Amino acid sequence: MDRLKELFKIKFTAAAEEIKALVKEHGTKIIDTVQIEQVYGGMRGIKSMIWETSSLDSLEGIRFRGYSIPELRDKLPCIDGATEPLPEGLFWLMMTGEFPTDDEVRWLSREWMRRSVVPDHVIATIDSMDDSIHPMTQFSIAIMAMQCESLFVQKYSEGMPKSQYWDVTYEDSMNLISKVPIVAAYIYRKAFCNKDIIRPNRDLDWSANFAYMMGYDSTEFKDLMRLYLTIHSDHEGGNASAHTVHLVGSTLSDAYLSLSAGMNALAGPLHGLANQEVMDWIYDMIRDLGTNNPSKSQIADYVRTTLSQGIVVPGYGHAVLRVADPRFIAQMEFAKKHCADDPMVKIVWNVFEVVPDILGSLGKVKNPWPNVDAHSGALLEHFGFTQHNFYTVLFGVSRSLGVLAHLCWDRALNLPLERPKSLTTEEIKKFIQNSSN
Ligand code: CMX
Repeated sequence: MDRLKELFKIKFTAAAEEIKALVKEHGTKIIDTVQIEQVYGGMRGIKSMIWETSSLDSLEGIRFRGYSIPELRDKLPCIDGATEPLPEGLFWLMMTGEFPTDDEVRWLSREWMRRSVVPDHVIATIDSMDDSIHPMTQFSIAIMAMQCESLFVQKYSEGMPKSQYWDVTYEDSMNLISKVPIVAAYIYRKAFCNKDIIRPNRDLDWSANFAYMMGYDSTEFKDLMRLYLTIHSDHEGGNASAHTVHLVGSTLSDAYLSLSAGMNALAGPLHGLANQEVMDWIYDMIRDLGTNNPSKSQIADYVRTTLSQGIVVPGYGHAVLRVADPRFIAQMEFAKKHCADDPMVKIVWNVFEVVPDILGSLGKVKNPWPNVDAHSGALLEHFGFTQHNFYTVLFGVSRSLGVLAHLCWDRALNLPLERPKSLTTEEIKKFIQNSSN
């Protein structure tokens, strides 16, 4: 058994005992009450699932196993010339709650490289898809096509006992994480680079190799990928992509089916597709205003026009956060260091200066501040990565780390089939009537 798997087993065995005792002693205590507006309002704020790898505070932002993004950038191993931490380290932290050593991070890079063989039929499946099919759709289909490799499915059909679910889910997750960058890079090169495929470079870490396979070989871009793939990985369990993986996984669908489902959730414009929408919106603004260098007052007018058309301002707002997203700030800091004079970066910063006041003045937007998607496209464009409809695939590659780490925990803790209770409006009306009598 490898060291990560062994450590994960030690951690979840102890956690499972602790949870069992906690539920036995305190299981009937009321932790929250649900309001009718929450029932109608997309279940906002209802505490109803366990997510061990990260937690989200509306004012502080995301914490991974208790550590904020600035703390992670300080504490996670940043090795072999990288100036940003490797997401391998974050995956280890999410799995075990412990920071890995530099050597453990190197081991994980090598381990994922070792497992990263994509079956021929998956490549043929991607080849068969027309380039007009959105890259996120191709990505999701490619993940589904790999499902025939699931060890969980194989062992389940052989009568595997529940106690072994975690083991094969770990193997499936490690295999999948190793392959998603290969598949994503293949889709990218096929769609945008005349199918001029770049083979993996076995000496590189997970992010650097992904950048390399897409055709971006500069030291700075590799660091951008390390940062990007770290900060997009996990955002507690309630967001649509994480929750989807958790929900689908709760039926004992394997890691492949669960991840593919999560990618379909990520592909929505209110979620991960917002990173594509942000850049498309900025380009529409540039075109409509007839200038590459819009002033703040021109941007403000354009924002008001967008809102008057009943369209949301992409990259702004959040279902939980009530401050500027720390993932936005981390990208802003990267931009200040590497490309402060970039014209697109400057537009993003000017948008940041005008949008919150305008959204705030509407009186209904709960969070007028930028989210993670407001900045990522400008950074990618700075390095010549201009294909906006691929941006959500990058988000998806990163998100695979968090959701698959948690799927391992789901199986290890033997979490049950998820099945919340729905109500009809008739039932709600009866409840209101009875409670007012
Ligand atoms: N522009 C215009 N209106 C917005 C808005 C924005 N950026 N953000 C919220 N609103 C509106 C909502 O549409 C809603 O309007 P109605 O009452 O008329 O339906 C109202 O403000 C209240 O919404 P909220 O409670 O503040 O926000 P929600 O929790 O319902 O939605 C989110 C959150 C992210 C979907 C929303 O802020 C939004 O649509 N943002 C733009 C899309 C975006 O950037 N999504 C990416 C989020 C991060 C990610 O998942 O990647």
